[in-house]
Amino acid sequence: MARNLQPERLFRRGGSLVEKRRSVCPYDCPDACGLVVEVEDGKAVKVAGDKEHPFTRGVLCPKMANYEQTVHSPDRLTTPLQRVGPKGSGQFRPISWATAIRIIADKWQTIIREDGAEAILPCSYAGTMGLVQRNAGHAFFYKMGAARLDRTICSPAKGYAWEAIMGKTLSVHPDEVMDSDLVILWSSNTMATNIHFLHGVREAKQRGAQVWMIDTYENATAQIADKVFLVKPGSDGALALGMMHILVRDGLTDETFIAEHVRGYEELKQNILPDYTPEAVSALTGLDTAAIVTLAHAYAKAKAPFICLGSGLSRYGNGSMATRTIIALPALIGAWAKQGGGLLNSISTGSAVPMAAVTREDLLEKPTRIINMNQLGDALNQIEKPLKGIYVYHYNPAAVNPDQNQVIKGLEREDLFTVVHERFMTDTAKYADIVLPCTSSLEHGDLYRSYGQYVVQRAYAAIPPIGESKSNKEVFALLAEAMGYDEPVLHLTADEHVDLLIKTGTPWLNQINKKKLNAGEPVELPVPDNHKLTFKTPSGKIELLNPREAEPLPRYFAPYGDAEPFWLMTAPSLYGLNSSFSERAELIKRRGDMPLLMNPADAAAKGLVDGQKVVVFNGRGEVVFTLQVTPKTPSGVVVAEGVWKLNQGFNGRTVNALTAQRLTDRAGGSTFYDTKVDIRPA
Ligand SMILES: Nc1nc2c(c(=O)[nH]1)N[C@H]1C(S)=C(S)[C@@H](COP(=O)(O)OP(=O)(O)OC[C@H]3O[C@@H](n4cnc5c(=O)[nH]c(N)nc54)[C@H](O)[C@@H]3O)O[C@H]1N2
Ligand SMILES: Nc1nc2c(c(=O)[nH]1)N[C@H]1C(S)=C(S)[C@@H](COP(=O)(O)OP(=O)(O)OC[C@H]3O[C@@H](n4cnc5c(=O)[nH]c(N)nc54)[C@H](O)[C@@H]3O)O[C@H]1N2
Ligand code: SF4
Ligand SMILES: [Mo]
Repeated sequence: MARNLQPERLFRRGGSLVEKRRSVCPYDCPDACGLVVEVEDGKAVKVAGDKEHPFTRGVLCPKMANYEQTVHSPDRLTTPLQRVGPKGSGQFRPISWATAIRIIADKWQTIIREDGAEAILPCSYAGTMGLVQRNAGHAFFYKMGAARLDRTICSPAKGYAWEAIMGKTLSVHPDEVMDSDLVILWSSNTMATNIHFLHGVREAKQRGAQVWMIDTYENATAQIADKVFLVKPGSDGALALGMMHILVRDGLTDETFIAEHVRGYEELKQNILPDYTPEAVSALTGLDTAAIVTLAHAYAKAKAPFICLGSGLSRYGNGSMATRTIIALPALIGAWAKQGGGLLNSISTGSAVPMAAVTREDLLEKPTRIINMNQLGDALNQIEKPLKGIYVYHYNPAAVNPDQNQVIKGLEREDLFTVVHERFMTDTAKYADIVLPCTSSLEHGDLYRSYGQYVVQRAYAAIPPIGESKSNKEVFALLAEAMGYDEPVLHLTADEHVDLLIKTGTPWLNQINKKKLNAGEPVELPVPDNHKLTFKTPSGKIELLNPREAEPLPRYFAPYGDAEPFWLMTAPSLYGLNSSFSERAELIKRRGDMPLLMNPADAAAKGLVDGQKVVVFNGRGEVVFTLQVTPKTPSGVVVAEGVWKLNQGFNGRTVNALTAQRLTDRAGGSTFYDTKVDIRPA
């Protein structure tokens, strides 16, 4: 078993000794909760929140409250498997690790000899956010000279937009929201996706703050909002410009702040804003003019307005420009200068860790082809220089990727050699030639940082591996040996690799107490005092005008849309995390019978009733849902929360059979929400 150096707390329960070990939630969630795991006889018997974690403070979400049931689920994969039935049938026979590694290495050597290494594509995303395990394959596939995956399925358009205006400026500390008097949750289903941020929001509320939200439907977060503004999908850029129009028109801008800290205000004011009158913006967004004026006035008059910007609105054809426009807003009223004011985007703690020592791009001899993961469907089906092998780890493309029918068509190809390293028999694993069993986060070591707060934390294995499962890092060491790759980095254990990262450090990481870090305690990176007014852009100012961009100023343009009449919101579920947690029956039950939310007037117009099965369709596919008629979604918008397993779907397809491979305006991001559908009775 891997090392465990953390201070262990021991106590007796009944006849047995229980150890408490610290760990970190590994899922793709901004909170990155600190965990305390009770271990009895090598089994995790209870998982609780770590009260000493400065941001998550001992509270867990409903998904992780019983993580031990995921870890010890009877559905965990325990041995390597070889396919014996047709692809997708899920028919396999157990094989040994030695056999599995030999089959993979032999096949890869053949592909490399016959088609070149670029016929092999590593496919990974965010099943685990631990820095070493998540990126364990990078060095290996660079060494191989394989094709490269552009990992853009989440929200790169939003990150791009932040940089276009704010450069490398740090985001606001999430706890600063406590000092705000107007919190705007903009396209963020905070109640599902970022619950620990709500701690600060609730505190602000108790001190008298107003909490408003801007979304496309009344999601779970509406419960805590004082006002809900529902906009037409993909129209937020226009709303932000409309608010700016009013700020200028009504003399509500902060001219002193602008003069000192903002570049391009005059150009924006002269060239762009005049078009965005309340009437024009009302037509684009669906909000009435009074609501737009209310938003603008309240925003300008608040002492410390705080925007929390989620990722939903960035997943459209205009997503990067729309987020860029919203990120411009605080500059006009000087919100950055106010304690409790500003805008919370993703938190970029990436520079705290020497990631180049993990990813080791220097091992790539010459640039190889790059495949955008959102277009995996097309890539798997392309005829010229076809992919011959894919290695999928901590990623479930058959369920989470847009254009599911194309992805599955590609996975069905008999001439595609597919290896999947997984904890569970996922939809993707069912199409594999070889399945390898993976450890859960409690069974391997790693180093974690967060994209929603500033804590870094090291975790050691808390229990031995389940069955014969091995971590990402261990499997790549075995594969490297079989392929004859002897670079030392490929043969480090996860714990050794974390040691190296911490020892190497960065100027930022070196400011924290490494003893505590190595002991597994949560340690917060210090945020420089004046960081909100230290604009790390080429001009040192907030760049409303960015001359390096083809569109130097924020402006509005329309999303893609499709010809069908209803926008489909592919929103997150409270009881799942993308396709993860589908092994937990009680969580699946709470999600209902694969519902599609629809407004009563729309249902009536279509002659549809609550509870009936409906076919949702467009040019890409058809998916059957159970109709749930609710006023929580406005007319013209339908909502499918969460990602489901194919066999939980009524026709073997789930929501992503409807979404498209089209990309965002910048950074090649996904456009899940930029989807339109029609509906008929099943
Ligand atoms: N419980 C749970 N937590 C999660 C996840 C999960 O699946 N479940 N996923 C994790 C991951 S990978 C991520 S990236 C984050 C995402 O966390 P969020 O940023 O909160 O989630 P998004 O999917 O980006 O969508 C947020 C909201 O945007 C709304 N929206 C869609 N289109 C528009 C629009 O045009 N305008 C406006 N104003 N709103 C719009 C959606 O309806 C949704 O309510 O959450 C993480 N946490
Ligand atoms: N319809 C719809 N589609 C979506 C979204 C949505 O909200 N709606 N969200 C999108 C977003 S924002 C994202 S980020 C993507 C996320 O897509 P993915 O990154 O694929 O995330 P998950 O669905 O959680 O699947 C991760 C898989 O990794 C496995 N795993 C966990 N830990 C490990 C490990 O240590 N090693 C290995 N080898 N495997 C491991 C888990 O068992 C799980 O099957 O989905 C996108 N797709
Ligand atoms: S999924 Fe998010 S909120 Fe839930 S325990 Fe993990 S980090 Fe915390
Ligand atoms: Mo994501």
